[in-house]
Amino acid sequence: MRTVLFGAPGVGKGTQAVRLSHLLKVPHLSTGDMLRVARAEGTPLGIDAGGYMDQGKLVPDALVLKIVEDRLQQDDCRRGFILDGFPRTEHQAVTLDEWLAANDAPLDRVIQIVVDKELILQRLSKRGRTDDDAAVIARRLEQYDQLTRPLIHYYSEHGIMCAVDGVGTPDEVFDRLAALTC
Ligand code: B4P
Repeated sequence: MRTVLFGAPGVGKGTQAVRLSHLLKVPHLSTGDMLRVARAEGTPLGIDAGGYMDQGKLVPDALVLKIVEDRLQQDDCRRGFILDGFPRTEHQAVTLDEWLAANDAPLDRVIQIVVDKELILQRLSKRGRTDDDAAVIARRLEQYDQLTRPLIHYYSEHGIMCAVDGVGTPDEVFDRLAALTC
């Protein structure tokens, strides 16, 4: 199964993607994690990306597409995957569709996790990652509204969009996701 977990920063994509990956026995591909690893390793891509992440901006498409393309070509993705935090722009979404169409293996579903902004702010302020500072969170939410939210329309038109309520304990949200995916 090829699944995208979609939603604003802090809705629980990363939290739930790890669990779903165990349930469905497919790899969890988080672009946020990949970028943080590249940064920690001090690669040119990681250093470049880090500057954007610290400001709450999306990392340029060319950098993100490069790491995702490399990862999708690995053998463990043949049986499917859970994409977490990708795609985040229309260009990323269209490029992903082109790659998958070339292998005759299109996305099966895009699941939006829905949480209101007030709760997102509470969750992220508790997490304490370097990009969880209040001003940076505000910029990340703004970038989501401008660049990522329009993908709901894109995937709805493709007939593969659905949504789950992300309010509740991680176990409660996971049960809702599992009911949709199994
Ligand atoms: P990400 O790493 O994807 O950051 P995120 O959206 O905040 O993560 P996520 O939404 O998965 O966190 P979660 O809710 O699980 O991206 C970081 C940055 O990388 C971006 O700002 C951007 O600069 C760059 N980037 C990544 N992908 C990119 C792309 N495709 N294109 C361009 N740039 C890209 O967790 C949030 C908190 O909530 C946690 O503390 C968690 O414990 C808590 N939580 C989760 N579920 C909960 C629940 N049910 N109840 C209570 N707390 C909960």
